[in-house]
Amino acid sequence: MKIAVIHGPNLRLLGKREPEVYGSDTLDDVNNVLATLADEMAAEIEVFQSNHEGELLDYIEEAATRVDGFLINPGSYTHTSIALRDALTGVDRPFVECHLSNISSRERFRRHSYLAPVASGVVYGFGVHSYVLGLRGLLAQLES
Ligand code: CA2
Repeated sequence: MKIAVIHGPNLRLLGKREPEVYGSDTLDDVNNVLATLADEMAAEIEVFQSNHEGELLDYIEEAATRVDGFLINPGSYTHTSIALRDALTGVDRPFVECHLSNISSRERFRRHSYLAPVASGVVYGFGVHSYVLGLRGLLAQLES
């Protein structure tokens, strides 16, 4: 199984700013944890981060030709992007949405996700473990 891990806008700041909200692990730490887990589960990941909505759309369309599913933290596009939802529903691949923080316990605008209704699953509030749980869930679903 090959999974594309997508990090949305500003997530490259992880571990460098707002550690009280997002923790102290960097994006490289997250990617390393996921690569190790994928290896243990006889799977493979490729990683993409962008601050640009259009680049995320182009990547999803292109990566869908070579991956079995997507694990995505869409960042703030979660709450704004119908285009991202359309890109993910437009490719015939399952995706799991994950978030570091508990988006239900923060500002009201973070409670709504355009992606969640069409996701295979959503994990949030567990810091880096949200990605880990999301990858496990996605692989389990693909293998069943
Ligand atoms: O909790 C999450 O994972 C979020 O997707 C993070 C987004 C936020 O807009 C979502 O509502 C929830 C923000 C990503 C910005 O990443 C930063 C990381 C460290 C420091 C500053 C920003």
